[in-house]
Amino acid sequence: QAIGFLDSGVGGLTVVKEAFKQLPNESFIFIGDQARVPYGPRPMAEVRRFVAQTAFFLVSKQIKLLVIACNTATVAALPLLRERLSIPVVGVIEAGSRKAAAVSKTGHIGVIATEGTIKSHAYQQNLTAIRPGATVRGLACPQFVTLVERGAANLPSSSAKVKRQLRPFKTQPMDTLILGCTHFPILRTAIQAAMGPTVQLVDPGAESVAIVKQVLADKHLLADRDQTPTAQFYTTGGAAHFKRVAEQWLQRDN
Ligand code: DGN
Repeated sequence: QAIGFLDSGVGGLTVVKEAFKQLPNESFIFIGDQARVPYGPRPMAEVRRFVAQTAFFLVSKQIKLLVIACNTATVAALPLLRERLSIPVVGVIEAGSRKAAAVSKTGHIGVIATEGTIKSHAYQQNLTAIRPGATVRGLACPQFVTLVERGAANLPSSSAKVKRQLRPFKTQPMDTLILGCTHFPILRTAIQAAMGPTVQLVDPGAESVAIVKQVLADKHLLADRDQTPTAQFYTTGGAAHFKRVAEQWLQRDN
C-alpha cells in the first residue's frame, strides 16, 4: 500500500522529495490539481470540495496514509478528512509551527503563504499556542505559486521578483521564516538570498515527513524492506507540462 499526497499543483512534490529521502522503502501516489490551481484565492468551502475530490481519488487507490501536502488545503480540509477517512491524515501546518517555535531564538517569526493561509491565521494560532509571546507576521505571496507552476523558479527574473515581494519583511525583526506554502521551497535559494543569511527558513512540508514516519511506525504500517517501492504521479491538468516541472524538481526521469 502506498502513501498518498495531494496538492493544488507541483508544490506538494517538495514533500514527496523529502519522503523519498526519509522513507526509501515506501511507495507513493501523488496528485496535483493543476486544472484548478491556485487554491490560495478561492473560498475555503470551494478548496474543501476540491480536496475532498482528490483525496477520494487517492483513497480509491487504496492508500494507507494521506498527506495533505498543501497548506491552503490543510487549513480548509484537515478536520473534515480526519473525521471522514479511516486512514491517518497528516497536514503540514502543525509540524512547521513546531519546528519554527523550536528554532527561533528571538520569537519573531515570519510566515509567507497563500492569501487563504495568511487570512486563516492558522500559523499564528498554532505558533502562539506552542510559544506564547511569539510575534508572528504574515505576508501573502501568491505570485510565487505562479512562478513555480510556470517552471520559472530558476530564472534570474524570478529572483528579482522574489526580492521585491519580500521587501516588507526585510525591515521586520525576524530570525525565522516559515515557507507556509509547499510551492515555496522550490524558490528557496531566491528567498534565502532576499532575506539574508541571518534568517532561518523552515519548510513545513519537509518537517511533516518525520510525523508521517512516526505515525506509520506507531501503527505498524511501515513498508517491508524487501518490497520494491513505486511512485505514481497524477495531475488534473496537462501531463507534459507537469512532467517537465516535476522532473526538474525531483531530478527523476521516470
Ligand atoms: N501549495 C499550496 C499551499 O501550500 O498552500 C497552495 C498553492 C496554491 O494553490 N495557491
